[in-house]
Amino acid sequence: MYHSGLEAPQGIWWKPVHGSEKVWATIAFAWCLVLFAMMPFWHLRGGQNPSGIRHRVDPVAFRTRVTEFIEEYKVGTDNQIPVVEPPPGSHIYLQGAMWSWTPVLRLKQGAEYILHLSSVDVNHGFSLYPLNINFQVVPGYDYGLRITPHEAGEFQIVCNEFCGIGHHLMVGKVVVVPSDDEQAAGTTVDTAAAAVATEGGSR
Ligand SMILES: [Cu+2]
Repeated sequence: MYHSGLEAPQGIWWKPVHGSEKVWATIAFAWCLVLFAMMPFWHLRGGQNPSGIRHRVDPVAFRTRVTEFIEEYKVGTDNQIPVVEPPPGSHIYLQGAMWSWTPVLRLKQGAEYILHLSSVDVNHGFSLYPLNINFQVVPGYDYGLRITPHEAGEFQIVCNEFCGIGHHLMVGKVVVVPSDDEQAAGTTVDTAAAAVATEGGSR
């Protein structure tokens, strides 16, 4: 029988859903729920996406604070990038900019620091190699993290967010100086939010 859009078809004109299709729809829905649950689970369990404190910060103020930080604790240079050795327990600053991470941080094994991380131009990605720690570095926001390096050695910071022509050259460095009293393995980032507020990040 001919139907137009003006008159509804009569009776049951559709085919009922086949049993196997119902099974697949159920499996797909259950899998969606598993994937959804994995997001909060892996955030807490996985460890490579640490949650820090976010504060708004003016990129110019952040750059100024980084410059002050470098002047205060500079101990040398590495490939024209200043190397700083801040005292344990202090606030430390790392600036992402096209296309460098400044400064090189020399930290003490087993000591705690409060790391402030921001970008002064575009989005960058912080990836600590060879450890599996990743997060976005967004201009205008100070990413505060309470960190305790447990393993001595040199670690590379790789930018994992494409940020222009020099992106592949954007490699920074963290040097962890061994302390004789601690022999723990692996560097961890405390996933608890850093308790110390940064007063707008421009402290
Ligand atoms: Cu980058």
